[in-house]
Amino acid sequence: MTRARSNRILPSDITPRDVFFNRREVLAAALAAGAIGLAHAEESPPPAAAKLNYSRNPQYSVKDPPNTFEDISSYNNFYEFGTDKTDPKDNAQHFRTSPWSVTVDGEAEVKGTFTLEDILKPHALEERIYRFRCVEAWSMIVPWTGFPLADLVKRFKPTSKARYVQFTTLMDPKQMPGERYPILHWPYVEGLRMDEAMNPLALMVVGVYGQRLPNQNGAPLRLIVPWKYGFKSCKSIVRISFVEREPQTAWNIATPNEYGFYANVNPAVDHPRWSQARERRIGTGFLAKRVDTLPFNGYATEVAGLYKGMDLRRYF
Ligand SMILES: Nc1nc2c(c(=O)[nH]1)N[C@H]1C(S)=C(S)[C@@H](COP(=O)(O)O)O[C@H]1N2
Ligand SMILES: [Mo]
Repeated sequence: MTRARSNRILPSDITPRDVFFNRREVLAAALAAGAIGLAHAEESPPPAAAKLNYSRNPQYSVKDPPNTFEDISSYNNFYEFGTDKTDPKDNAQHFRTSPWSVTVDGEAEVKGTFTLEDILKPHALEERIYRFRCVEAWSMIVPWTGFPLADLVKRFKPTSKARYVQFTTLMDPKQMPGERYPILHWPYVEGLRMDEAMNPLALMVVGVYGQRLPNQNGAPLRLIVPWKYGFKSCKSIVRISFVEREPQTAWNIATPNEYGFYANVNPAVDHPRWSQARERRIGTGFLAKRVDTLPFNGYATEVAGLYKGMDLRRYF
């Protein structure tokens, strides 16, 4: 994503990643995490991520060859950790994702604050290889590990007033240096209409390639909505709210003429700054041909019915 125009920022507002972190903080975090070798603390790779138990779900997987773990974990949008594609990987290594809790509130019978373990306990994990399309006109094929959002929603028994669900990312400027700058209105928020949230494709994700999510991909819990542009897929979620009215979303607050609430992948409706007709598959090389973008990112059979009768130019 490019910076929101309405919050135009001076180059001096985005501090180079070297000064994002107070060196002492980085060292303290590295030591706490048990990293050895002080001199290399900042460069040390993360410990091998915990393996997850999961089964493959071919029904909900595309046949395209997945991107490499390297592609998926080193070319990221996670503005809380900086605006360059490599910033999240560079700046999120010491992000603490345990303990983690998620608050559920609003129009639901079951509410409260739950540990991540309680949130995950009843759900069997599956791997689904999804197409992932960013509004910046690049795409990847990703083997996510997760469980249907619908199954999570059902546990909280939303009331008849719950027409939308909103997701909120952690607000912690100490750990998330981007939140110290007015890049977006923090914390990052996103939302879905209830019937979108209940669609079996909408996935709560805890891993990629069968390992716990790298921090830069939104650990420990994120959303993936494969028929929508990537920005709908809220990372590092700490709150799930059931609401009556269409909730605000981070990119819509920033630049409403560029980012709507729906954000369905639509090759027929261009973003003011990027054509959405084609996309560049990350990892296929600089000279690789662009491929045509598909309506609903290739998931039209499953989701087009959700938008019957809606003008998708108006509700972009
Ligand atoms: N909290 C939060 N969630 C976010 C973002 C962000 O900046 N902050 N970026 C979004 C955008 S624009 C994209 S394309 C995807 C990128 O996910 P990935 O890095 O796992 O590919 O995350 C989305 N979720
Ligand atoms: Mo994106």
